[in-house]
Amino acid sequence: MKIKDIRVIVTSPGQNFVTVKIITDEGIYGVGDATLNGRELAVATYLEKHVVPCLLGRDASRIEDIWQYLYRGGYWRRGPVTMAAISAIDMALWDIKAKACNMPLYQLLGGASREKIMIYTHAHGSTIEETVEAVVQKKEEGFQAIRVQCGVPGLDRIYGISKLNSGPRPDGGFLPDEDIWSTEKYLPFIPKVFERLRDVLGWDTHLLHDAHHRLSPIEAARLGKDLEPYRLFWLEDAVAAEDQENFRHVRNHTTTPLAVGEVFNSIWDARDLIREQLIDYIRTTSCHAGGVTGLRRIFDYAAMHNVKTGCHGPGDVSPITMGVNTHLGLWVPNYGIQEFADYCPQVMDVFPSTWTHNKGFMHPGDVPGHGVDIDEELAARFPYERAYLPVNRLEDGTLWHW
Ligand code: GCO
Ligand code: MG
Repeated sequence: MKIKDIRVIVTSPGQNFVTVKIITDEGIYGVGDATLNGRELAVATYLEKHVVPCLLGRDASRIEDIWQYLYRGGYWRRGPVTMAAISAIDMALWDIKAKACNMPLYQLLGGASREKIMIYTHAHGSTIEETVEAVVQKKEEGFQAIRVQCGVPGLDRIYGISKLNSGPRPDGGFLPDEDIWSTEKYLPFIPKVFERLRDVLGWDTHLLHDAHHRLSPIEAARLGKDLEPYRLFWLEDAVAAEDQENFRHVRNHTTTPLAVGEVFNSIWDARDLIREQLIDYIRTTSCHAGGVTGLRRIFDYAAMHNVKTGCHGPGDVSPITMGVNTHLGLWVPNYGIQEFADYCPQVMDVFPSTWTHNKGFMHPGDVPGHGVDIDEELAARFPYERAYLPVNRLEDGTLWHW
């Protein structure tokens, strides 16, 4: 089965998505997600100019060889742009292989290890009471795990929440928004949010929190300690993780479980964290960390070291990634949890999907392949809109981690 054509499709049904569609000479096709929020066209160009011409005519069944060809063969290894491109090609090739075998992807991986996968959703508010209300509502909808973010008194915006599916911005969307941040205001406040939440909810709901890389190791250690009484499921991105050593400081001081990995794109970003058990959950996701092939490698390594999975799944990765992650989650022995931010109906119309969610759990469906497609005609009606993630500054103007 030879690769006959590869299309790179950029569409913006409320959010920019980059999709790869690989078509074979036998008529079977597969799709993959190459979305890199705020840098979409870099990946699309990398694919179109450098990757697609090298793959036409190749045997579509040789997934591992193609992965190595693009990774090792490119000489310049890793990096978010390259790895998003490789991820999409890999996802599309696994889709093709599973369709050719007439199996849902999770069967090819080794079959289901569970009946369904637990997901976590988001809840936030600008005050503690608004946040409590939002969390209670998600609990009533049936979610057992909820990521909670709360506005910090003295800071304008609820941090770490990107404006998903909000369409073009009034300013034309050409420049990133600028947020203001103060760790001094955040650190003493956030434990109060969880204290109140435990009062209201009791102990049978999993609560998660995302510090979005903003703390220094010693600040993160303090936060982890202060949150211990409220038994979080995890504290996410407590520190920036370019330096994996940062996590050792945090780990040494707190029993709050730690999660990281949404910005990682290969096993090398997480090697020390996993090998030395400095984290509890690895959050790499299929469209950024090498597709099925890349994630499977990371997950197996994590399983050897008591680290569970917790894939990134915000609204700014496409439903294809959610589908692939759900297959991986149904199979992987060391499953932890999957993030689920849901999509507006327009996005789901462009990406018809067989995955379903119900009362806090997902299932990928049982059709051959990964179960997500793209409606190309509809996609063409939503052209790319330039958009960025916000940037972040301290109150004195210093550029900070967003
Ligand atoms: C999360 C994330 C997102 C990211 C976004 C960047 O945990 O879901 O932190 O909200 O900020 O995906 O594109
Ligand atoms: Mg996050």
